[in-house]
Order: sequence, then structure tokens, then C-alpha cells
Amino acid sequence: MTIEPIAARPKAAAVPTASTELRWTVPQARALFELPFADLIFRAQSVHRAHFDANEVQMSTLLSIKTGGCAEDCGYCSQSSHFDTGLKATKLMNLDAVKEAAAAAKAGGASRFCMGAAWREPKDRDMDAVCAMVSEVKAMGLETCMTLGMLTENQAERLADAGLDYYNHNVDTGPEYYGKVITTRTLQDRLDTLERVRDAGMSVCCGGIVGMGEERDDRIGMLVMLANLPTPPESVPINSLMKVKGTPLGDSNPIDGIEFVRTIAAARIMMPASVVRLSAGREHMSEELQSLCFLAGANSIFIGAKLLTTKNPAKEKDDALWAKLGIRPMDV
Ligand code: SAM
Ligand code: DTB
Ligand code: SF4
Repeated sequence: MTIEPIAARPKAAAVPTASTELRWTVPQARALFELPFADLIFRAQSVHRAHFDANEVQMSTLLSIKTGGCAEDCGYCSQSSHFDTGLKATKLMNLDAVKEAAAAAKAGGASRFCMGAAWREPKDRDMDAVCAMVSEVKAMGLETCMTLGMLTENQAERLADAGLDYYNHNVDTGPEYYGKVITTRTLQDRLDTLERVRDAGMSVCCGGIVGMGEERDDRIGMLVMLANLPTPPESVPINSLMKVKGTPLGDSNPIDGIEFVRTIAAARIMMPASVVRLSAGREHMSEELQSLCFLAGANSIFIGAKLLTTKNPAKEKDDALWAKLGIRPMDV
């Protein structure tokens, strides 16, 4: 007897259109986190299956196009010049080296190539070079994503014109914990950049980090903020802190695994049409924990053995897990 796979989603899931109404309140989100685990996962799976094929995962690969020496003081980051992490700073990579890395990412199975720079914001004189990276990588048949820090309106428009599909700019944590993590730019600065990205017509990739010593209420605050953006982000990365020696958060207590899965499930339920990315931190997760995250509605990941400066699982290990779980790459 053959067992038919459960019917896949209706294909074109679109995020809700812009609205100023609250989609989720803090008490509603807290109630989700407090559900019995099986009820939470059932609800997350139901929402997931209504919007996506639950066996498909979108796969991106990261490249640090400009590493280290950053003026910001983000307490988790290996690349801040405020902390001694032993990382060697580099200049902006040249176009050929970026294309070579993009080709390797494509060959490795990525459908999107994400380029990150350790900048507070790009300088206008760098824009020609980064726009060339966008158009050349896109011409290779990959979706493009960049994360370069804060943008002016003009810079956002230039990136959009170059063909940038996604811009990643995270809120990082909830409003009340934010000031304990970063002091050199405000949450409002980030929201302003997100608005410029949206206005320029690009898709938004915006999420945050957990496991930085924050409380559950901070995670709830972060998800409520994301779900209530005028238009929710198309892509929501949930990073589990990669602890970096020398940073203020390098000794943080890791987040409990079940609490991490609850955070993913809540993100899935609160932003039903968004792709939820099980982002940094897979290197330290068991196969079982990653599987629970997929059951909770995570449906995108970074592949490739390096994130920006820290480790990610090797291809062979990942491929073995996809085979065990029957996970297929999402068509884009
Ligand atoms: N400099 C730009 C900025 O911060 O806007 C772009 C690059 S920055 C490395 C992109 C995001 O990566 C950060 O906002 C943060 O959410 C995440 N990130 C950085 N270091 C991390 C770490 N050690 N563990 C988990 N996520 C991290
Ligand atoms: C995101 O939310 N996570 C990615 C991407 N956006 C740019 C970065 C993770 C970085 C992890 C730490 C590092 O490798 O330096
Ligand atoms: Fe700089 Fe980005 Fe790291 Fe913050 S997260 S220190 S802005 S590279």
C-alpha cells in the first residue's frame, strides 16, 4: 500500500498587506508560549500546512563581504571594534571573489545568496561595488540578499534598482532588552531602515537573536513587534546566539531547547505567511532539536559550513539530516 503525502499548500502564500492594526498583542503571544507543548506544535503545524508545503525548506548561503572593524557595539558580535575577539578585519571583497563564492553556494544547493558587511551603514562610495555584486549574483540565477547596516532612502533605492530581492536588518531582541545589547544605534533607527527597504520595494528579512540572557517576555516583545510591522517581514530569522569569546554576551547561558522550539512555533503562528528561518546556532543543535524546529514551522536555513564568521554544519551532515527527514529544497 502506498501512503500519499499530505496535500501541499496552496502555492502563493502572500504576507498580509500593510495595516496599522495590531495583529498580535503581548497577552495573546504570551498565551501561545504558555500552551501545552503538544497543543502549541499542533497549532503551529496546522498554520504551517495552510501556507506552505511542510516538507520544503528554503536554503540560503551567507558570505561576509566585509569582515570586522565595525563601529557598532552589538554585544553578541565578533565583528565589533569595541571588543577584542581576535577576528581579523578585511576590506570589501572584490566582485570576482564574490561571484566565485556565489557559484559555490549555488552548487551546494542554495537558492539565495546573502552578503553581509560589518558596517554601521554603507558609505555612498561603496554603493557602486555592492550594487554590482547584487546584479552579477542575480544574473547567476540566485536570489540576492544583503545586510549592510542602516540605509538611506537613496541607498535602498539603488539596491532595489540593482535587483536586490531581500534586505536583512534585524530588530535583534525585544524593546525592553534592546538597550542591554546595543547602545550605538536605537531600535527606532532600525525601524526607519526597515521602512526605507519596504518603500524601495524589496522584501524584508527581519528577526533577532535568542539566548542572550533575555527573558521570555523579551522574546515575546520581539515577536509582537515583528508581527505588527506595517507589513510583516517575508523572512524571519530566529538566531540562537553563537557565543563569541571576548564579546559581552560571550558567556550567556544557552536558551533551553524546548523554549527555543516554542519561540519558533510562536513565530510561525504569529506570522503565518512568512518564512521562518532556523538561522544561526544549528551547529550546536542536535538533529532532534532541529527536527522539532521544523515541526514547529521553521522552513528556511543557512547551508554551508560558515555563517558570517562562525561555524555552521558541514554539507554532508546536513544532507544526511534532510534525507532522514524527507526535506526538500523549496522552489523559488
Ligand atoms: N552589520 C550589519 C547589521 O548589523 O545590521 C549586518 C551584519 S550583522 C552580523 C547581521 C545580524 O546577524 C545581526 O543583526 C544579528 O542579528 C546576527 N548576528 C550577529 N552576530 C551573531 C551571533 N554571534 N549569533 C547569532 N546571531 C548573530
Ligand atoms: C541573520 O539573522 N543571521 C545571519 C544573517 N542574518 C546575516 C547572520 C548570523 C551571524 C552569526 C554570527 C557570525 O557568523 O558572525
Ligand atoms: Fe557591526 Fe552588524 Fe556586528 Fe553590530 S551586528 S557589530 S552592526 S557587524
